[in-house]
Amino acid sequence: MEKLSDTALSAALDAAAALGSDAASACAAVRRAHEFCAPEIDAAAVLKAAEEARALAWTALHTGPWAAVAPPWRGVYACACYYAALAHGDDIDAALRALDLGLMLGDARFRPQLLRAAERLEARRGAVDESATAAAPPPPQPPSVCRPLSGGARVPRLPRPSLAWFYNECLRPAAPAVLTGVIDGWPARSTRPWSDLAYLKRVAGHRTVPVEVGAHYLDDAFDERLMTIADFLEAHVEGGGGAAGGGAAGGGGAYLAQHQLFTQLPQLRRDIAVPDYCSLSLEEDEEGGEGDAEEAAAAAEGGAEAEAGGPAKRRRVARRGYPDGPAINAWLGPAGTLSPLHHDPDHNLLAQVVGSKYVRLYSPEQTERLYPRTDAVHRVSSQIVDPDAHDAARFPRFGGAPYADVVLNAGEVLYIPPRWWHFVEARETSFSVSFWWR
Ligand SMILES: O=C(O)CCC(=O)C(=O)O
Repeated sequence: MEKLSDTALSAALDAAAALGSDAASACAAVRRAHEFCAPEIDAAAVLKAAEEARALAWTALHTGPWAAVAPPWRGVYACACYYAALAHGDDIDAALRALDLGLMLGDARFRPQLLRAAERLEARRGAVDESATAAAPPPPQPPSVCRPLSGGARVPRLPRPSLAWFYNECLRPAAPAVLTGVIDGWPARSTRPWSDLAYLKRVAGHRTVPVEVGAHYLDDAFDERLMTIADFLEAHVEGGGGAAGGGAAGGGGAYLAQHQLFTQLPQLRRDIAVPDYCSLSLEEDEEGGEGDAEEAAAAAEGGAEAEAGGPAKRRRVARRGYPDGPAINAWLGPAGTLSPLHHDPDHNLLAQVVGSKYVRLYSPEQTERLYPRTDAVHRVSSQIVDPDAHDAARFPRFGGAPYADVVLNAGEVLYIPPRWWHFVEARETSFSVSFWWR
């Protein structure tokens, strides 16, 4: 690992130093860490200074709501994590932990440096055996959380629809659908199977991730903890860990949820691929009119030519709001993890890699019957966490709201249109990947 450039460092620290005396002390500590790296690295001094800055920044990042934290603190935190990692030298796991924290909580502008450093450390850690475990992964068990389909409308299942078809039948009319055959070729479903928890532990077990602890994110006892993937799998996933074992439904679940794991861990990112459907957008419709939208779908269908920048319009299907492609989130947990009824603003393809999930969907037209919460932070969530366990006297309009429900099986992908309300419960150990785009 090399020192950060003087320019990068100044850009981060100059903005932070004016925030007050703690920030000035943190910036001074980062500068000391930077200086102790040359001409010879004094690892003990770098670590001491980096940890001093990290502790001050950590306190600032955890004081008050996240949105109210002055952004320059995140730059200080990223730099402090970088130097802590650098000072850890041969203690590679400790160095990676510092980098993971920097990636999760630090300023995204330092992401390239942190990721490059993590990649080098992973290489030094030595090649991992990426093949599936010699003993075949355990065969799928019957689901331990069996919420039956409850008479909602059917969600159609479409075997690998064409892009034009998806555009016309799903995206444009905002119609949910289960797409089958779309992720069969992912290594995560074949040669590097995520159903093999030993594989996940081998390639990523030592990396630190945020885990939601509690029945669900609206639960009073909800907390977020940082732990390694191996610790998470061993404590909360292996052996069922879920509803039956005090998991989400039992009030004590744990969920690695809505985390951009694949930006952090390229070794898992290569096990999946962004579905082509994510290149389609309605925003072009609004700008270019009907004809253009159809051309866009046809162009996206054009594949290689479009990719090569030919006459096709694929590039015009710009992903405004997600300039680097869709936001890809990981959702990993035991049976019983539960995402309360809520909606999101963008298109969503929820790919079910391991296990199955029960999903209930309500169209945006039903919003008034779903009793959205009124507090600013959770306005996108309903006051009704679980549609099968609501208080009919308190929420009298809810009972009549029409819905669709589906069991999303391993290997299937669910299209959830923007602002559609969804409630999701894992029926067994589950690993899903969501793609959000505009
Ligand atoms: O799988 C889940 O638990 C929730 C997924 C979800 O809410 C989403 O992808 O937007």
